[in-house]
Amino acid sequence: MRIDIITVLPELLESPLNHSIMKRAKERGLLDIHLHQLREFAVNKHGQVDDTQYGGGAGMVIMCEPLSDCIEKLKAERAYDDIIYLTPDGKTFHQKMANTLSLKENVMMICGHYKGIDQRIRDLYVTMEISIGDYVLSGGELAAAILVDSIGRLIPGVLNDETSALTDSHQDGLLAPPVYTRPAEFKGLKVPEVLLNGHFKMIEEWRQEEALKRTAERRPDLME
Ligand code: 6GU
Repeated sequence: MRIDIITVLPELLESPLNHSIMKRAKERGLLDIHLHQLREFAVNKHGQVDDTQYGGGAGMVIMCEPLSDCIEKLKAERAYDDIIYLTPDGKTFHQKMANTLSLKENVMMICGHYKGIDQRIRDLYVTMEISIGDYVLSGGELAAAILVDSIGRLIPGVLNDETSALTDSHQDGLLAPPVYTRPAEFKGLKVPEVLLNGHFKMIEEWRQEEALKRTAERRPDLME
């Protein structure tokens, strides 16, 4: 899968996408991420990509021409399955969207800043608008990093058996059950007996019950 990200702050994305599982995905050739500095498409030699908004009001708006030039250049090189704009007024991201996106070949992401991007870019090019939750970030970069991480780890071959995505919280609509490792007793707290007896079926049943219990307590909205 190839992901192209348009941003004025590529530095913000470099570190999160070059460690741990994302690093491995790249090394295995399963995830190909390209960062594009929007200022390379600036309207003047000062690197300007934004301007005040029509109608007045505080805050700058990212202009049409730099974004359009960058998007058109990328579109001329390959076909995109989706062009995603990261914005707090988008659809709230969830695991099902990550699953769907992980099956795509080419995805473009546009990170907004300030008051956002000119509406005409959204009308002309954007196929999907995504928010990562009901709070405001200074820009779309951290949201893009979250999307790439959650999508990337679902690509077949990225995770090993021990990190399998199938048993994650949310993957089956439930929160994950508690997990334990050595020692069997710590500060007077014991690992549940059922996990020590090696009885696979009983362990699976216990995990399912605990997942249900945890979901009902913490996220009754997921219980339907
Ligand atoms: Cl995608 N962008 C910004 N700037 N703020 C957000 C967001 C995105 N999702 C939640 N808050």
